Amino acid sequence: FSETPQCIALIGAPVEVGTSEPGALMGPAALRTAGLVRTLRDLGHAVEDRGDVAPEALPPGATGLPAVAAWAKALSAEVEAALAAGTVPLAAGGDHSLSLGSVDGAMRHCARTGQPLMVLWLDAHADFNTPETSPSGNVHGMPLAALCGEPGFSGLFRQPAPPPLDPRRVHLFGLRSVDAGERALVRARQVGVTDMRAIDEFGVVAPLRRVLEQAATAGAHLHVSLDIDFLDPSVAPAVGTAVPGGATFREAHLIMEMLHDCGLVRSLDVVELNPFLDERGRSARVLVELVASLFGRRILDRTASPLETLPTE
Ligand code: Z70
Ligand code: MN
Ligand code: MN
Ligand code: MN
Repeated sequence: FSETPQCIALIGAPVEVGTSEPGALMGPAALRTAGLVRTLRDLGHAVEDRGDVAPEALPPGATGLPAVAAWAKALSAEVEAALAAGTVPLAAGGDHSLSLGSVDGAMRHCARTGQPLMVLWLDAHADFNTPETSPSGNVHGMPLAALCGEPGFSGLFRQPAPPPLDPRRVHLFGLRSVDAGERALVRARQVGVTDMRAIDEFGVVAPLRRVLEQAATAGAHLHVSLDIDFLDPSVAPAVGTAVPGGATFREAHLIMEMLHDCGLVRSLDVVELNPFLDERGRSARVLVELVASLFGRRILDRTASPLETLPTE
């Protein structure tokens, strides 16, 4: 598997209606400028840049759930089609509300193939608010709750909708900012969690191995959703609200290498890059580096499995 070239479909989703901080709509352009397509091609992959999705019938000035729904439906169709064609969809955002579309597309694909879907959510936040619990009303803090079938979201998905995502097949990784209402929901729904406390105690390897073992055992389609604020803001400053205490570049890099080596990642989101707040393209370049590692860039050839405890060399 590892060294097999893949077909990657880059799908831009310049959505920022899920946030109150403007700028994320420039994310796809910044990732392209930082060399995303060229970098993946240099690794030997076939990359088709499908341009940016366009939401259908989005009234100008539309906000909140109706606006997010228009983007999500368009992106869902693109992602589902990319998966059906045997390509790996890479959704470039855009704020995290776009995952309503990308994960919905993956859910539909998996409903058809019978493969279980698992979601690895690399993020400072749980994104498990509902319109009831949300302190901000920003939809980018809600996508997982909607995908997992919590009430309060109607009209978000194409109809007929697949059964909701099983929250026990969602794993939050890097969590360090949770609102009271979503904390209760995350617990009640038994969402998997590796918070920063766990990472400080055990590092990223042991907790991630557990998640990947679960995915491998289930024969899962693994969807990875990378929110830039998973990283410490000193590594990636292009974020609206900086949450200190995030992952280092080396931790994130190792996670990407392990994700590549596990061979289970079938779809990917890269979200919440706000180029307006970046420092000379630094955050965009960091994200491109991480995506490159997820798609097989390595320092030297290495044959050890990510599930082995000790290196064999
Ligand atoms: C908070 C909310 C959020 C960023 C996600 C924050 C959500 N939990 N913020 N990503 N940057 O408003 O729901
Ligand atoms: Mn498939
Ligand atoms: Mn997020
Ligand atoms: Mn976040």
